Amino acid sequence: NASKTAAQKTTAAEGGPRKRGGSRPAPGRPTPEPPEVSEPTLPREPLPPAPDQDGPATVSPTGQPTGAPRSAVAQGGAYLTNAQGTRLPDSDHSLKAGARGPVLLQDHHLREKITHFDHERIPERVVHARGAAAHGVFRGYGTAAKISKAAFLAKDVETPVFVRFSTVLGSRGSADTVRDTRGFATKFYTEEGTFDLVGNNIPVFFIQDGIKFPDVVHAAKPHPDREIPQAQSAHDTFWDFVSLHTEATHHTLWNMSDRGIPRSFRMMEGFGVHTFRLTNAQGSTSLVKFHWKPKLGVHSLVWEEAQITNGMDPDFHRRDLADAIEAGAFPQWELGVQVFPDTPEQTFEGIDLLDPTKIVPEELAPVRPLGLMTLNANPTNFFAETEQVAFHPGHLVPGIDITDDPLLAARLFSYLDTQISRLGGPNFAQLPINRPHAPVNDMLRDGMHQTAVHAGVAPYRPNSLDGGCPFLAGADEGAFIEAPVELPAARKVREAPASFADHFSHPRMFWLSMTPTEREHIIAAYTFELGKCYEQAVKERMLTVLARIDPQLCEGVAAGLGLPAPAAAEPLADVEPSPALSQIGRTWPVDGRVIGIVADGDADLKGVRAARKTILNAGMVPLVIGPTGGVLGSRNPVTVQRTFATARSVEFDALLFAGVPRAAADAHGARDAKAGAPDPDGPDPRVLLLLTEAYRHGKAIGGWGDSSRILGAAGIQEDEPGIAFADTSAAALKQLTRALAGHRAWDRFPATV
Ligand code: HDE
Repeated sequence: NASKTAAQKTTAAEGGPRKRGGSRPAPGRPTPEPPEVSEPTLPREPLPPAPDQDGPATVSPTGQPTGAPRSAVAQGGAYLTNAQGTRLPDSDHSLKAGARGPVLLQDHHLREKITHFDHERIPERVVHARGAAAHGVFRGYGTAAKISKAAFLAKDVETPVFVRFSTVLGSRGSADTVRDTRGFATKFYTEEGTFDLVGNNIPVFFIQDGIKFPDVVHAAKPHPDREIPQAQSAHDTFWDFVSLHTEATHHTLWNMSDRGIPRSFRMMEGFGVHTFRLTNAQGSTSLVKFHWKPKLGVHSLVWEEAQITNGMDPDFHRRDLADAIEAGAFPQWELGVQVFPDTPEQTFEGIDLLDPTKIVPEELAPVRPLGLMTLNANPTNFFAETEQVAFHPGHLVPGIDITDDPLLAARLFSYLDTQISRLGGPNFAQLPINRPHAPVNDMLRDGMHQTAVHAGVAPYRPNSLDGGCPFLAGADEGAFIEAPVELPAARKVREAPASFADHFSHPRMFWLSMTPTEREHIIAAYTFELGKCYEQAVKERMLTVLARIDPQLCEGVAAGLGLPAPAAAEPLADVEPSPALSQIGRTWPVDGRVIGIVADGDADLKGVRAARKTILNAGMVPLVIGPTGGVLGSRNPVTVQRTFATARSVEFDALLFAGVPRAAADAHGARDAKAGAPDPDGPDPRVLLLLTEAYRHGKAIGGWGDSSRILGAAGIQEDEPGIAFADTSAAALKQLTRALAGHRAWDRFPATV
C-alpha cells in the first residue's frame, strides 16, 4: 500500500510493541507513528500492569465501561465467573478436605475448568491444517457486469473478506516454508450471500477426478507406520504414487519449481483452478478461470533459505503476514478472470477447460481485472477465526456457477461433510466467522451447537401457520438459479474424456517457459526429493516420467541421483512456452522489504541513521543488527533491533554494511568448536555467516565507507551482480534498492541448463 508512509509500516516488523488483542484499523485510517523500538534486552522501566492484573478495568462492577475496548482484553467484566456467571473467590486452589487433604469431587469449578480445557482442541483439517488468515475488503471495479451479475463484482461496492492461506500436507504445528502447495481461500461476505473462492497458489491439481483425492493425500502424508516425514513430499510413498499416476506430473512440476517455496503469502498468486461459469443479468454465460495477482509480485525463497527458515522461524509466513498488516503495509491482490466462450465442447484453443491439470496460457487469454482485495486487519483470535472458518466451493452467489469438472464435483460434497466432523455438527455457519453478512432466513433447525433461538412453529413449506412465509425468490429478487445448462445424452460410465489422457504437454510447456536459473532450481528440487527416497524402483520410474517432460530435466536429475537417464518413451509434446509462467526478469515494488543494517559501536552511526530514514521513506523496513542488544554509540544512540546472536540471513531481503564488526573474543556463539577464539582482527564469524548466506541466496548486499573490506573475507568480488558498495549510505542504498526490485541477483546463480 504505497499510500502509507514508510514509518507506519515498520512497527511490527521491527519487533515493536504490540497492541493487545486484535488490530482492525479502519481502511484508510493512519496507524500512529511507531516509537523507536528495541531489542528485548534494552534496560527499561518495568511494564505497567496489564488491565487484568490491575484489577477491574474494562467495565466497572456496575457494568459501566471504563474506556478500554472490550475486544482488546480477554475479560468481559470486572470479576471472574464460572461458565454460569457465578462469581468466583479463588481459581488457584482445588477444594480440599484440609490444606493437605484429598481434593473433593464436588468442586464444580475444578471440574468445569479442567473439562473445558480437555476439549479445547478440535480435529485439525485433514489437509491444509496449518494456516494463517486476515480480514480485508474487496472492491469490485464495476467492470464485470458484461460477464457476471454478481453484485460484488458487477458494481463498484466494497465487500468484506476473510482470507486463509495454508500449506497442504503439514500438521497445524508444522513449519511454514516447506515445499508444498499453498491454499488461498477467500470468503466474500457479499450482500447476496457468501461466496467462497477456495483456491491454491498453483493453477493445476494432482488429479482429474475427486475420487482419487484420498489416494494422493494418503501418498503425500507421512508414512503411516512411523508418521514421518512431516509436511513434505520428499519420501517414497509420494513419489511412488506420482510416478505411477502421471496426471500428477504438471502439479508436481509446479511444486518442484520455486512456486513450491513462496517468499511470503503476500507474494503469491492465487488460482481458482477449476473453470467456473459466470452468468450476466441477461442470462448469457461464459466460462472463466479465476486469478489473484499480488501487487508485490510473485516471489520465492531459495531452497537452502527455506530450510534454514524452517528452523530459525517456523512461523515465517504467518509472522510476515501479521506483521505487515499490523504495520499498515496492507497486502493487495487484483482479482481477474480469463474468459472463454461457453461452448458445448468447453474447450479453448484445444485446451479442455474441464481438465484441472491444464492451464490456459495468459498469452492466449489475458487475465481481465475485476477488482482489488486489500487485507487490512489481523484476526482477533486465531481459534475462533482462522481455525473455525469453514470454506466451501459450493458457497456461490447469483452470477457465479460451477462447471462439470469432475474434481470440483467431489469437492462440492467433501467440504460440507468435513466441517461436520471438524466443527462438531451442522451448525458451523452460525459461528461468528462463518456467519453470512446477508440476512439468513433458513428452515434448518436444531442439531449440535445450535445457538439460534428460532421462534415460530412452522419451519416448513408450504405452511399457513406462518402466513405462508417465507416466500421463494425469483431471479429478479436475487435468487441463485443454476445456469440451465444443456446436458448431452449420455451413458453412465466410469471413464474420463479422451483429452484427459494428455499428461505431458502442459508440464513441457511449463518447463520450456522457465529461465535457466528456474530450471536449475527444478532439477535440484527433484534431485533432493528423489534422493530422499529409499526405493530404487521409484526413482527409476520417476526418471522415465521426467524424460517425457524434457531430456535435460531428466538427465540433470539422473546425474544427481547417480542413475542412468532413460530416453523418452514417446515423442515430446510440441508446445510453445508461456513467458507469463516465469517469475524472473521483471521488476516489482520493494514495498515492505527488510534491509538488515550491520553495524557496531565503531561504525558510521550518522550514516546508519540516514540509511534508516531513507529505507523507511522508500516503504521498506530497516533493522539494525548489532553485536549485543541495547544501543550503539552514546550521543544520539542507534537502537539495535537484531543482534549477531539472534539474526540470521533469512530474515532479510538485503544487507547493508555500515562497517566491518570485529569478533569480540568473549562473544558467545562467535567461537568455533575447533578453532577456539576467533581472529580478533577478522570480521565476527556470525556476521560472515550472515554475509555468505545472503550472498548464496542471491540477495543484494551493499555498504559504504570502507565496509567493502568484508567482501574479501568471504571471497566475494565487488563487481559481482547485486553487490552495491559506495562512498555514502545514500549512494549504496540507491544501487541496493534497484537490485531488490528484481527480487534477487539472478545472475549469481549458476545456469547450466
Ligand atoms: Fe480441498 N479440501 N479438496 N482443494 N482445499 C479441504 O476442507 C478436497 C482441492 C483447498 O483454509 C478440506 O475445510 C477434495 C483443490 C483449500 O480452510 C477438505 C478435493 C483445491 C483448503 C478438502 C480437494 C483445494 C482445502 C479440508 C478433490 C484448489 C483449505 C478442510 C476433489 C482449487 C481451506 C476443509 C481453508 C481444504 C477436500 C481438492 C483447495 C477435506 C475432496 C483442487 C485452499 O474438505
